[in-house]
This record gives sequence, structure tokens and C-alpha cells, in this order.
Amino acid sequence: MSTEQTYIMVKPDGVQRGLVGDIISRFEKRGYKLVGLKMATPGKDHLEKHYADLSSKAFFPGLISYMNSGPVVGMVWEGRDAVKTGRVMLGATDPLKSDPGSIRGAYALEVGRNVCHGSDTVENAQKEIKLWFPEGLNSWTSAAYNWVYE
Ligand code: DAT
Ligand code: MG
Repeated sequence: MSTEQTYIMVKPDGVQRGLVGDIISRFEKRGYKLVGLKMATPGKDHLEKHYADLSSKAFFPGLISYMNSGPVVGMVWEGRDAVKTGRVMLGATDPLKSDPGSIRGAYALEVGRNVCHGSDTVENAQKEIKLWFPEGLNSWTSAAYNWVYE
């Protein structure tokens, strides 16, 4: 168990469907600390960099066009096991296989409209945070820290 930072993003469908507040709220209530937050419409090149590992997949053009169809809301959450736990909170890539208590399991039905993104490893989280927050993050001490951690 370690303190980590993870990059979580509400995709254009999540923004359009008014799910930004709920997704932020789930991480906030879980006890994670928000250290970066922005709405962005970064364009195709940036999105292709974000998903570079998937560039050979048949669904890649559709994925980029979906991601480029409206603004996204990116955030960085910090806390115990944030990367792995963030993925659990998001649910499986295919919403039909997601736990119903997860974000995708509660709000999505199709893999190509799965509402949110979350870093899959600590290394990728660091890369994604640099890509989306080149200006850096916010360092602050949460007053709730001693109520979240023993
Ligand atoms: P995740 O978003 O769970 O990390 P991923 O990194 O494998 O999943 O893929 C990135 C996104 O690409 C995923 O959220 C939705 C889309 N995607 C993945 N597999 C797909 C498929 N088989 N068909 C269509 N879109 C897919
Ligand atoms: Mg992924």
C-alpha cells in the first residue's frame, strides 16, 4: 500500500450527461485528495498521445473521434493505492462487465461510451499527469487526513 496519484478523466459523454459532479464526489467522499482539476478540449494530437498505446487497434480512430467530440474533465486524485482503487471505482472497460456499484456499472452500457478514464499503472499515471497537467499540481494538506487514515 502506498500513496499514489492517478489521472481520472470524465469523457465527453460523461460531461454531456451531467456526471462530472457525481464522479468527483465519489473520489472526494472515498477520501482521496484532489490535486488537479480542469476542463479541456485538447484536440486530436493530444488525445492520440494519451491513447498512443492503442494506436494499432481497429477501434482507435473511433475512440479518438469520440474523445474529440466535446470537452473532457481531467483530474488528479492522491491517496492510498489511488491507481488500483481508482480503476475499481471506474469498473471494467466493458460497462456490461462492470460491478453495478462502479461508475461504468452504474452509468454506461457500451465500451465505446464508457464515461470515464483512469490510469492503469503508477507509471502510466505519471505519464498521463505530465501530459494533461504540464503546469504541475497543487500541493496542500487536507484537514481530513487524520480522519481518513489511521
Ligand atoms: P480502459 O479505459 O478501461 O483503461 P483501455 O485502455 O483498454 O481501457 O481502452 C481505452 C478505451 O478504448 C476504453 O475505455 C474504451 C475504448 N475501447 C477499448 N476496447 C475497445 C473495444 N474493443 N471496442 C471499442 N472501444 C474500445
Ligand atoms: Mg486504459
